[in-house]
Amino acid sequence: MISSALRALLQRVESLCVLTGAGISAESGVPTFRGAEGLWSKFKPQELANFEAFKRNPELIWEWYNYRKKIIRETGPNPAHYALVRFEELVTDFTLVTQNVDNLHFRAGSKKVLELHGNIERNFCLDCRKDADNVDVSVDKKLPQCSFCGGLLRPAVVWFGEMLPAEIFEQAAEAARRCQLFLTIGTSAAVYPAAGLPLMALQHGAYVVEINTEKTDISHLVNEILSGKAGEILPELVKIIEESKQK
Ligand code: BJW
Ligand code: ZN
Repeated sequence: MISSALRALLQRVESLCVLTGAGISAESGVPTFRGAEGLWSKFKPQELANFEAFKRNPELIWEWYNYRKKIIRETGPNPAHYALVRFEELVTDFTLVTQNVDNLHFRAGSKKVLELHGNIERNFCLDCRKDADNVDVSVDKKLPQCSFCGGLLRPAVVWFGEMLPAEIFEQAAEAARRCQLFLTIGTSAAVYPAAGLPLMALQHGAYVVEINTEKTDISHLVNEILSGKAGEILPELVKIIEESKQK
């Protein structure tokens, strides 16, 4: 149920910031990390998403990423991703921040996406740090090597204990601080510093709305909860903005 306060705000919104998490891609068939259906009920996140695990067993980590890349490449964006493309077209100051590495916002057509945790389609060399994109390995093959120096490649994603790209995070934080409306979509809000963005927006006076199928760690703090699937709720929000522009 969209409140009248949110409806009125959407009709005049000029500054909107959105944070997305794995839940926005769930309707595309990409497994989330946490929860009953989460990828990590099988794979144990803490054991895989860190550099120590990669050093210990790079074959296993590469297998995990290649498995996920296959799922992502075989699917595509869903109505929630496309709704955010419309937001970018309709709202003057729009910022899309994502924790996802799945590239689906770009594939939907979003032009500017602040990727806090990197992108699964990119890799870099541990030795010379050069980029090396679109490399696949499988467990029975050798590990992917840098074509410049022969070093071991790793996925260009941010693991636990690693810094987020500072400039990108700062742009996201600025957008959270200046927006009128902040939407936190399909994220359990359990991983920091990303989960701090809606809180930052609240502190700076934004109206914060959570769109999720379940309660999260920050549900009790937000101004409004839209409970349900992102792919069903976001097109409704787009419609309200579109109708206000036609008047
Ligand atoms: C739907 C839906 C539908 C389903 N519609 N909704 C204590 C306090 C604070 C911080 C820390 C702490 N101890 C350690 C830290 C730091 C740590 C952290 O936050 N840990 C917490 C677990 C406590 N953070 C870090 O280490 C970060 N770096 C950092 O802090 O640097 C500074 C530093 C440096 C050195 C030393 C110490 C600090 C880095 C975090 C990197 C996170 N990386 C990952 C992996 C990325 C690569 C990959 O994809 O493999 O990012 S972890 C994983 O979690 C991934 C995600 O982006 C991230 C967030 O998950 P997300 O998106 O929220 O997904 P889910 O699955 O959790 O939730 C899905 C939601 O969707 C659910 O709520 C569903 O209900 C919902 N849903 N279907 C709408 N249809
Ligand atoms: Zn190299």
